[in-house]
Amino acid sequence: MPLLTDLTAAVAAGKRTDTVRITQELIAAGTGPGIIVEQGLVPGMAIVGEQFKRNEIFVPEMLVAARAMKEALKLLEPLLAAAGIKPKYTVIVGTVQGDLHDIGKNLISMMWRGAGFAVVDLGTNVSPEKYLAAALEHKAHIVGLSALLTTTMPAMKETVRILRAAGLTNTKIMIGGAPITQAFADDIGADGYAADAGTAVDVAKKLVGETA
Ligand code: B1M
Repeated sequence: MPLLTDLTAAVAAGKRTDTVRITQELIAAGTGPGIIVEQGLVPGMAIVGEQFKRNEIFVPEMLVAARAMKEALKLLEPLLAAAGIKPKYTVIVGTVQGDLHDIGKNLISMMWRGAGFAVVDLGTNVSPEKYLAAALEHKAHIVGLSALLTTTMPAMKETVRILRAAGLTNTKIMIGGAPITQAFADDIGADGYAADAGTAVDVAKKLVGETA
């Protein structure tokens, strides 16, 4: 029987066929789906996130690893649902109004899923009202805003204003994207900022109180 560490290594290396095969073998051997996710897949994506932060790998490698994880999750999701295992935290994510760039936002979403968050992806060109409606509907722990254009940074500011005005006390707001900085995040009153997908996982965990 393969080990959970074999699964971790397969995900980290982006080996989709091996990831799926090892997941199937672990399921057949009676390993719980929650254990497979928590102790096999998630550590693999954590390795990838760290390598990305250190510039040891780049976006394509990260996407390949995330896709391998996604394939394994397809096998595990029905088992997780049957076992009543639900992710603890929900994140709403989208690219702000006027902005159609979604590669970074998709990457962040995959990394968050890889870290065990439930992710509701609103897509691109998302209005402040749509973020707010989704945050209320899903009782979001985090609303994540992505922007790639300097011209859509005001839409980010407006979205934060509308979310704040709605008084969402248990929802943190996190922002990112190529033109975004910590100074801008502070200026518009966001709770968190991340420069890349690896850091986005650390920041999200911190915002929900999972890490110090
Ligand atoms: Co656009 N584009 N684009 N583009 N495009 C840029 C952003 C640009 C810098 C290119 C340039 O001129 N050098 C420039 C913006 C200039 C500026 O605002 N200062 C630009 C422009 C001008 C435009 C158009 C206006 C061009 C035109 O039509 N005249 C137009 C705008 C359309 C619109 O949005 N309304 C446009 C269109 C497009 C395409 C459709 C062709 C395509 C997008 C395809 C798609 O996304 N599906 C495109 C692309 C691909 C780019 C570049 C080349 C690459 C962006 C990308 O995907 N990077 C980009 C130039 C560049 O960045 N080199 C450019 C890879 C991605 C993984 O990185 O998104 O930064 P990124 O995400 C990172 C971090 O930023 C962070 O983590 C990610 C992973 O590390 N991050 C977060 C992102 N979101 C986060 C959220 C978080 C936390 C971290 O928390 C919630």
